[in-house]
Amino acid sequence: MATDSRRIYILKSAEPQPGPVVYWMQRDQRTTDNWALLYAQEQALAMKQPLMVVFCLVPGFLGATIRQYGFMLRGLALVERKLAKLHIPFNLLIGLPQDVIPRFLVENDAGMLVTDFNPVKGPMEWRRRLTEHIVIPFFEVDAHNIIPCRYISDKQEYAAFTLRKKVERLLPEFLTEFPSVLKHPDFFKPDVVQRVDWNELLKSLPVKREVPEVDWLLPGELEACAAMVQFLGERLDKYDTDRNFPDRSGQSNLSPYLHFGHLSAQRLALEVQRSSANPASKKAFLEELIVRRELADNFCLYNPNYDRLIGFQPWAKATLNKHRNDPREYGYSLEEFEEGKTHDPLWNAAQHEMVKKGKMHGFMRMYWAKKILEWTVSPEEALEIALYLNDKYQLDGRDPNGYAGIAWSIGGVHDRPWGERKVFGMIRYMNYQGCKRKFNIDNYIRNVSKS
Ligand code: FAD
Ligand code: FO1
Repeated sequence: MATDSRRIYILKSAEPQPGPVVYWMQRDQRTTDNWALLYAQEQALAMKQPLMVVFCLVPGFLGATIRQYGFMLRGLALVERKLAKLHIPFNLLIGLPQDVIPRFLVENDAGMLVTDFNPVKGPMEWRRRLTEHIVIPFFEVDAHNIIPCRYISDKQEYAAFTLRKKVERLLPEFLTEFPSVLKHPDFFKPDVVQRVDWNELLKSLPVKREVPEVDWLLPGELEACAAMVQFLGERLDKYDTDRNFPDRSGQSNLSPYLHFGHLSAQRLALEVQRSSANPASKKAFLEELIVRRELADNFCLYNPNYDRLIGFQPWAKATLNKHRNDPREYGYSLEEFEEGKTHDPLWNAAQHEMVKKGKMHGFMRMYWAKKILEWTVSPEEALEIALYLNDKYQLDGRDPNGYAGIAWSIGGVHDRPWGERKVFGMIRYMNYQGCKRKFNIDNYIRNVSKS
């Protein structure tokens, strides 16, 4: 089964040349259920060439700390081992892709370059700069979205309901099973079969180390699969009733695996569809996993200002500007937010959950971001603080879901205008009383302090 051509986007057209096919693994860091790896192998087999995988380690990527790099590198160590068994060498390069990949391609006489899809600004820039330094064909394969992001829509979608119609129409064509990666024939043994010294790398990597690694979630595609099976067996059934209650463990906890690509969303959706769990929960989960998540990629792909006020809808910019000088009842600095030292014990608990666990409950993320808008002097400062803290502490940070989630909370992206009020204008409002009516706040605060 060949990879659906609608997943493939030509980054650089050129005549294929003899030589190995190189898959630059970037966002989808797994060997199974990975359309970019499968396409690269199809091409290599068709041209009777070896297949090589390369990963570019970029220290200091968007302020990431040892918490995220540790999770990622431990996952890549497993990728290296699994690829070796498939006779597909894995190479780790350190530096910016546009600086280190061209040399790697020349050293290995590569004939074609394949990478996966990533709408985040930095990685998009890496791809663009790389096309200026290579002369071989360069393809991008969307291995992250079930329905390829560039195919499902050619513009920024206004809200979930506009994208949902397209998802419902196209899902049957794209939510299909995967072929397996084959053991690659030894057309010739590439002499570069580097063994990465992962422990040395983890020790010496020049990244910030004040945010410790987490221990409640183990990295890598095998652990991701085990976590998926555990969620399907134990928690999917009550997802529609429990997912929005921070004092219950109703979420899947799979976002770190989806963010680093250890788990394919398409695999997860297939297994949810096959599950015998309560249909309302399956529907609710697939809505989040497919419509909400793929809407976030659409937002980042078509809106380069996804993390700035100018990227929001005109009604939202107008209403936030109109209320820019409203008096703020409370005001906190980045340090006070970061240390969870506001007057609100619920907000502080959400902050502590994120700092300690590396994953804040989904419902609390909305409340958390909206209160930052309420307690800062401007929407610009609110955005800056929310993005900084989210990307520094969340294991699943630096992700389109985060940029879309923060833009929704502070800038009404993918939302509609609500009743006008101080500071928020017509941006949807949330408050402590609303949370109190919805769930047991004391239980949530107690659970966080115990974790
Ligand atoms: P589950 O409820 O089990 O959902 C399963 C999957 O569906 C998630 O992993 C995710 O891929 C997708 N999903 C669920 N809710 C959303 C949503 N609202 N938007 C997009 N996709 C969704 N998600 C991140 O991955 N990284 C972030 O940095 C991030 N920051 C956020 C910041 C704010 C202010 C808000 C409001 C939301 C943010 N989200 C982020 C989206 C959502 O909160 C998380 O994806 C979810 O809580 C992850 O936990 P889970 O996998 O256990 O979720
Ligand atoms: N992608 C890379 O290709 N190289 C990196 O060194 C790298 C570091 C990194 C650190 C934290 C993090 O959350 C993501 C990181 N990514 C890296 C990108 C990641 O794989 C995703 O592509 C993006 O965050 C978009 O979701």
